[in-house]
Amino acid sequence: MIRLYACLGSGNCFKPWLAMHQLDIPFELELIDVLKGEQKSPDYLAISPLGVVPHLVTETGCGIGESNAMLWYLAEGSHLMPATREGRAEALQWMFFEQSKLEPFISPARFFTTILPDQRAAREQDIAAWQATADVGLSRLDAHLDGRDFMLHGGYSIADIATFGYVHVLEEAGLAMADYPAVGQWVDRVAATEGFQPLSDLGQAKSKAA
Ligand SMILES: N[C@@H](CCC(=O)N[C@@H](CS)C(=O)NCC(=O)O)C(=O)O
Repeated sequence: MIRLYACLGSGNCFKPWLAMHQLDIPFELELIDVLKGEQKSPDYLAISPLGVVPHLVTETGCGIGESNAMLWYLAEGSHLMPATREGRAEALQWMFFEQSKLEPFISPARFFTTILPDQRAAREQDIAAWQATADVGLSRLDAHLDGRDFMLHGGYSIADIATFGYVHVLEEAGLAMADYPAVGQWVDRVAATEGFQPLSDLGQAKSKAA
């Protein structure tokens, strides 16, 4: 059975977890406490050389790091993988965009705003810079989603799951969803897709049966 190593509350860990729910793929979940540094323990580094979560181990024992690589692996041959060559390239474009223009800024702003709020005061300047850079990416995303149901014309796909991971919790990073109206409507559409499970449910169960 597939095994997913993840921590609570992480948008990156949420992505493969949600995809496995929506694709009805059974898996076991192992929680890693990154606040305690468990991701740097020798035991975990032997499993995940990148020393971060998420990490996914396939049924044949192959380890996959990077949440968007996991989405690619999980979605192959399914309705979540775009059907055309162009669609797959477009999906990759938005998945790289998510990792370069959104996640690196929304995630730390959220971390020091919501997850470790006692450190917020010391990081005010960093948070403001992360928010300003995230706003540039979110504005581009908002323009892209204006008049579209999902990231790609072909319908709901792994490009949506990748982008949703951190964008749907942007308010926890001190940003305002009202500033990105097309993004807000898309978030509601993604949350209404079949088999959707909220991030708050990650970790409630230690496995998912078929
Ligand atoms: N680009 C990676 C990011 C992985 C990442 O930075 N994970 C965070 C949790 S969301 C982590 O493990 N942080 C602890 C650390 O860097 O030591 C992905 O998409 O999977």
